[in-house]
Amino acid sequence: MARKNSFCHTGGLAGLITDKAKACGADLAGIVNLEELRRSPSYTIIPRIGYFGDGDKENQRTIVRDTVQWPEAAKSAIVIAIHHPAEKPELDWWVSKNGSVGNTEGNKLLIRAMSSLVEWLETEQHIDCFKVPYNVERGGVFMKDAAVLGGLGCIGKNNMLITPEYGPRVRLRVILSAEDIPSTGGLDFDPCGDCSMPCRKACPQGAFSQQVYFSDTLGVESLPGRSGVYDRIRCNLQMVENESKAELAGADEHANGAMELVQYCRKCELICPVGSA
Ligand code: B12
Ligand code: SF4
Ligand code: SF4
Repeated sequence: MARKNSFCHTGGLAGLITDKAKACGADLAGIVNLEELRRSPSYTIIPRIGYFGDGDKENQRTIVRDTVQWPEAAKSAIVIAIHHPAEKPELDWWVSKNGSVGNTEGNKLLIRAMSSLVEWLETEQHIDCFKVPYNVERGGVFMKDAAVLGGLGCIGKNNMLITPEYGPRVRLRVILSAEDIPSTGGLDFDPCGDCSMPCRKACPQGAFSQQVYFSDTLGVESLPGRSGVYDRIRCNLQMVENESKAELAGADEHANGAMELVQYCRKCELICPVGSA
């Protein structure tokens, strides 16, 4: 579908879209051009370290695969964030029922905000949108890279997106659009320089205890955890432990079986002082 809106100045369009995203319920929003996103650190290193979701967990640092292609007509990605404050832990709880995992309350907010934005983009701005899966190995987007390049924040020493407004306590969602819009990034923000790094000390699995990735083998300076110290395999051990300790949340309203709550680790996130009220 050709775009029929009246904008010829893409900076104006970017502002219009990010304002609309916030009016739809997002706390933060930005845009990244896909040409720039394709060159970002995660896309550069992933063919060398393998997708996290690749089957053979033992070889996650060595599997080599091509990165996923997006629809040819997609030119930019819109990234939105929802604040997950420490005082509302339930936004982050995963509810599973009869073995199948549902959604978090925070994800539902993200989905609602993005659906309203997409409806507006397609019906009022006549801009085609393309949904992408959450998992990157199935065609999704590395959302932290998208958020940094879209101007939402920077990658902190806890390996998470840190925003000036909410620190790392945000969750992200991305949609692709057919509009060729320049990235809205360029934020001059790095709160980690003088910080004593409580985030790294808080990790129950010691996931920041040694360097596991190196620039000379991966070809980028921006490594996981910034200096190559974030170990996704150790971190995931904690996620597996969290799943095994899922709490019974009671029977669902139709008595179709018990529901369980999974509360994944957020220690390196919640201890970060940035953006705490
Ligand atoms: C797979 C996955 C996991 C796996 C593997 C994590 C990993 N990093 O490899 C596991 C299960 C272990 C995991 C854990 C967690 N995850 Co997770 N995860 C994902 C997922 C699906 C893909 C991430 C991925 O594979 N990245 C690729 C690897 C190579 O990237 P990386 O290690 O982060 O390192 C890159 C960046 O740091 C970046 N980078 C570094 N410096 C710079 C500088 C610039 C300029 C740029 C552009 C990039 C950049 O480049 C690095 C590569 O060198 C994303 C959703 C998505 N579709 O993006 C969520 C996501 C990243 N996870 C999220 C969260 C919240 C968590 C947890 C807190 C668990 C929880 N309670 O939900 C922990 C946090 C761990 C940590 N400290 O990073 C959020 C992050 C929000 C935020 N504020 O950053 C995301 C975006 C999901 C969401 N819906 O919002 N996760
Ligand atoms: S705790 Fe300090 S070093 Fe860690 S992410 Fe936050 S600001 Fe950066
Ligand atoms: S999410 Fe938990 S296990 Fe993973 S790096 Fe952060 S503190 Fe460590």
